[in-house]
Amino acid sequence: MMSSVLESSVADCHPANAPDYMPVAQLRELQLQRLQTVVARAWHQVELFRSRMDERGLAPQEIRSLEDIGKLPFTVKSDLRDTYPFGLFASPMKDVVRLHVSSGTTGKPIVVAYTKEDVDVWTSVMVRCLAGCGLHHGDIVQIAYGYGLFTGGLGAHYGAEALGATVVPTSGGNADRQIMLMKDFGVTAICCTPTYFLHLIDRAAELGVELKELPLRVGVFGAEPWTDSMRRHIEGLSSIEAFDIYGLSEIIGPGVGCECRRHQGLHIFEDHFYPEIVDPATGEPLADGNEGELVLTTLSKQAMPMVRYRTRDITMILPGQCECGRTLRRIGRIGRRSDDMLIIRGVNVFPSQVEAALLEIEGTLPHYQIVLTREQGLDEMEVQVEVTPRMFTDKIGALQGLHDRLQGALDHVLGIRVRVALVEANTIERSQGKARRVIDRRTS
Ligand code: DLL
Repeated sequence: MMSSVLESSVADCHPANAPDYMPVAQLRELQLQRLQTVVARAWHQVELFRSRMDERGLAPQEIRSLEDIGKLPFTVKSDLRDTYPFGLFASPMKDVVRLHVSSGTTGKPIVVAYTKEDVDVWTSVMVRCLAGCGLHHGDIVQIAYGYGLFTGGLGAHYGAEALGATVVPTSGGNADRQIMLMKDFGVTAICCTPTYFLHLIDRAAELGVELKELPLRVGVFGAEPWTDSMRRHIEGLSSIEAFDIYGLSEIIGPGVGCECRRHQGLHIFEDHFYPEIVDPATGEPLADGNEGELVLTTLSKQAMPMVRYRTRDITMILPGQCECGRTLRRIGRIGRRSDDMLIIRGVNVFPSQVEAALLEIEGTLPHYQIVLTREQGLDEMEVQVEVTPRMFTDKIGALQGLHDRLQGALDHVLGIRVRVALVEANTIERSQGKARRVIDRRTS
């Protein structure tokens, strides 16, 4: 059996990973050249983009350096909705080989398009993600991200196949069958949302399947925020090394960025996606190391180029280079979005603050839900938290003690009084994909 150090260096030497190590000057030159091409393409082919450039009196030839990217107009999610379904396409439909749809919470869904070359780029970045997580030819990879209009399943699928792995395309749902196949096929890696994997951990325990005894050694988790405490929880209950993978439909799907084996931030595949961090309120660029909104520009997308897309995801570009030797810049883990902020009695609350507080307290499980109601005109927030079965069989005093500790921790981080409800294991609905953390029962 290969040692993990050797395994890591073999993965890092995977031919697909070569662009990860490109000298910085060469990478910047490539980025500029691609930026100029993508801006020209969007200007020629996309009405909305051309009119915004024209309003600013800006011509594509005026993008002469990477810093000039700041002159370009932003693109926002409502632009995709307003031009639904095909208004931002830069390729004729005959060249579009794939459409995906992301539904979001309100209004029309957004549609994204790919040419054959776009699918190839997507596959190549996914190969680089998976190879960077230590996967290679011979691995058996279970893809439990949803297949279909969601980009997770097919994105991971193409990447894993191109890497030379054996793919088990289970898609989401049917936990018992997922666990049976994982065990019977000797699956070595799984790609799914972190909350779905938590669900699989619980279900495996109920079925008497000891995950630690299976060959499963890598988990590639993303599509929703998760924390280092959740990583420790997952790694403690299985024998996997858990990696964070990031992406969004508007840019390509999964594969915009991914952790390497150092687990110190997510490398952005900068030869295809150009990252900036801006102040979410003013749109002004922020220097590395400052937290703000991630803005991404696609550098090679044909069917639907995105220029300065406001992701709403809050993170920072981490200063310095990763010890792994990749020259690709890294972003910090995404804990929250600028638009998932709840305002409760005038106080700003992020679900990620609740999660961070809960995970620090022993006796709770990482399953929780925030329920918002309005009572006599006032917003009320209840945090429902599952507790370990042992807590429920223990003396009532223990439960009260846990309740008080949680109440104290939440009061402290949130700065407002919320209700805490301890519930038995398995009472909060399990996610088949992205977890639904907030149930808003307020009527306006
Ligand atoms: O979730 C693509 C994806 C699939 C990424 C599988 C990773 C793995 P959308 O449905 O368009 O696409 O949702 C994109 O999900 O803007 C973030 O807010 C959130 N998100 C994605 N990955 C992460 C992550 C896919 N690793 C939105 N951490 C993004 C935190 C994430 N949030």
